Amino acid sequence: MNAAPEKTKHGLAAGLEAAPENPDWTIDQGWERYSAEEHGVWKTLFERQSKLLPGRACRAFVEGMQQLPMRADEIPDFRRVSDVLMKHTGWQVVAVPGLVPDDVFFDHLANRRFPAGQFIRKPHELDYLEEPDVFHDVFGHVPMLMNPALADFIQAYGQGGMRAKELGVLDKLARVYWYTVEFGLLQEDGGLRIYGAGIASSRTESLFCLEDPSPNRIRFDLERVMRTRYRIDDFQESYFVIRDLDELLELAQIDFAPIYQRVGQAGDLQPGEVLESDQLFTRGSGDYHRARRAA
Ligand code: HBI
Ligand code: FE
Repeated sequence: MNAAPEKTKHGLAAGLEAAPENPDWTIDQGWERYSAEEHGVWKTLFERQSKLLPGRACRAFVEGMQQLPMRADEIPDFRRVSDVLMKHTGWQVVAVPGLVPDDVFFDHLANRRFPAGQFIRKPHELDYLEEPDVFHDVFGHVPMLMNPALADFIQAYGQGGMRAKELGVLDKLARVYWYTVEFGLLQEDGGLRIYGAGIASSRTESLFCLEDPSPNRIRFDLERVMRTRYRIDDFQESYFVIRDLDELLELAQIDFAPIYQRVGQAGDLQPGEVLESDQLFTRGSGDYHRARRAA
């Protein structure tokens, strides 16, 4: 099998600079054109995470995964994944070259289409990459899209995204997505579990977020989270914990407009900052990021 011609044109480096053929930035997944090596990268990642996630990922993630046509042997076919997803929560997965502009991203989510990176990381990039690839997007996000609460919440994020951009407060809304959909933890069976896709698709962060003494684990509070900056290049210094996935549904009902105003006046918080008013599950030692800064 040859690499798809789209690969070079919409590859990792091309990203946002490449002009899209379709205004919605979708491309053909070209499933038949993935190489054996590309399926092999999927398999390595899939097997690693499947060993790690039982007992660490929340039940909704594990159950969603079990019901989807996803297995270790091959990169999933978006058509087959979408068939199952559509029956459960009315979502579809569409292929995109990588990051897409905010307005395009929001429009897809508002219409219950999840844009997933078509490409897969290279064998030397297993633990870190800058753009969302098929492993992050499909292994990390799609099992949670089988859950009705999370599915509605992401749609509401898409709907709120354009509004937030017009109001000049997209950075505040994006923090809510970041600390829930991407890096969220929840309470389950007397402990903490992963539901965020950025964690579930990362071997090192799956361990760090639950087991390392360094990060703070803080009860989720909407205004607090909207004020909190985040890191895109390393583990989070703070994780925010929701009670259960239904809490996201409650969030989706709230009118954010007056909250944006209050949050703007209150000012930003640094990623590792802890407040008097925080409800802490763990007060982190901060050792990990302190060592990184010293290096
Ligand atoms: N595009 N493919 C893709 N995936 C994302 O998660 C994504 C994006 N474009 C914009 C974006 N995220 C964020 O900057 C917004 O959530 C604010
Ligand atoms: Fe993501």
